[in-house]
Amino acid sequence: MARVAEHAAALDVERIRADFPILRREVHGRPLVYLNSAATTQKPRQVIQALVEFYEQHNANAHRGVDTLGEEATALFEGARAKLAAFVGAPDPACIVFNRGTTESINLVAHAYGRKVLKEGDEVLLTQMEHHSNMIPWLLLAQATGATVRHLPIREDGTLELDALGSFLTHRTKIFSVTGMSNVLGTIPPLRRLADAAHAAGAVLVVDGAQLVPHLPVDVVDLDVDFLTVSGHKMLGPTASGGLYGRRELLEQMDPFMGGGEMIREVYWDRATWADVPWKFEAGTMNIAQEVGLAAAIDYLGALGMENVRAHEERITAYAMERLLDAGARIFGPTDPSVRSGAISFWFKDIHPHDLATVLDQEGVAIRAGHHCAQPLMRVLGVPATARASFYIYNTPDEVDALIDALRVAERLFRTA
Ligand code: 7TS
Repeated sequence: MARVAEHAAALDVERIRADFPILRREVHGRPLVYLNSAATTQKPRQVIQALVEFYEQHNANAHRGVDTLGEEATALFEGARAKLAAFVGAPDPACIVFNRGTTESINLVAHAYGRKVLKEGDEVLLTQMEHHSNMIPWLLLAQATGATVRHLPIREDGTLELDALGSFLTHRTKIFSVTGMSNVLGTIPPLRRLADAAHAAGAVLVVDGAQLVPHLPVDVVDLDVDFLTVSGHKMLGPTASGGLYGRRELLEQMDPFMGGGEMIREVYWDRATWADVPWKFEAGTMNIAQEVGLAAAIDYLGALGMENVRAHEERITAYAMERLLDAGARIFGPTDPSVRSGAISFWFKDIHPHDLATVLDQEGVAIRAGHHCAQPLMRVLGVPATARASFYIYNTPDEVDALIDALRVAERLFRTA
């Protein structure tokens, strides 16, 4: 069995697993093997308990009352903001805008920054490995402004074609928006280098952090990024938690995104002025409980140490890739586990990924199959879909073995079909 198990990972995975009630359930009579954390992670009882405690003890609207509950809810919500700021190295909690996550954050930047700065002839640079949520907001922006969207190619090995950066990133580029970690290929681009190149060209760098922030230590000051998105549900937090880090001077220059209660300072019949950042971007009743739950998730990850999270994932990724290749799978993306994430896309024995995922589910193994919200990337790879296994802090080498056993079942089934 597991060669990596011998080097007992930096994380005490059995203890971690005991914190996740859902990992005790069965699927089709088999123990659940959850290998779809790139879609959303499971939640530890500490996060679930934070939600219960919020609703049982402190529930009120934030920033709306001077009553005790109102003040407690506000303090918890703003405390969560400070926690997320510290987690990504933001110099000030005011740099953190809360919202539902990456999709909403990129739409926010496209509307509130993009519409302000882009004119006809300007360019937005993306890459060929972006998720639709880092494509469609820019397409809509291009339609509205007459700007053009371009895509930095990827190489055969799933890394960015950095040699072409100079011809794609020009004085016309105003925004460069790139994933910090591909949800399909696992690729981790050199963000500091991209930030330096963007700034030299006079552009801002937006990083889609949906996959990055949950898996690696991140420091927005060291990386010198201008915007970074966070999807709380992919890092143990509740759905619809997370938000956007933005460089403060940029957030201050930007127009509001949505209008409504609490994002204003003064309102008249015919005009209004805006609240300070970050509240200028937080119209209406917010996802208060979710962000309080995210604070508990950040405490949980902080106690493990993000370096240890990364080390665990690198080990399990190395083991999974080795076993998948031995079993005859074709893996997409970089082959070196030290430069990629634990989201592993593959083809196995020409079995359609959807069929494969259905058979695996019968064996209790949850993976994702499909285009992973990256249809143009699938065309570059020359496949309609891939199967994808993705790993997190609670996954074990035994679960990799269960994946391989389930793939063998699928192979037998389709050989005789
Ligand atoms: N960007 C990347 C790189 C992602 O992986 C995802 C979600 C998003 C953006 C969107 O994030 P959201 O939190 O706003 O939904 N990715 C996936 C996935 O790979 N499978 O299911 C969701």
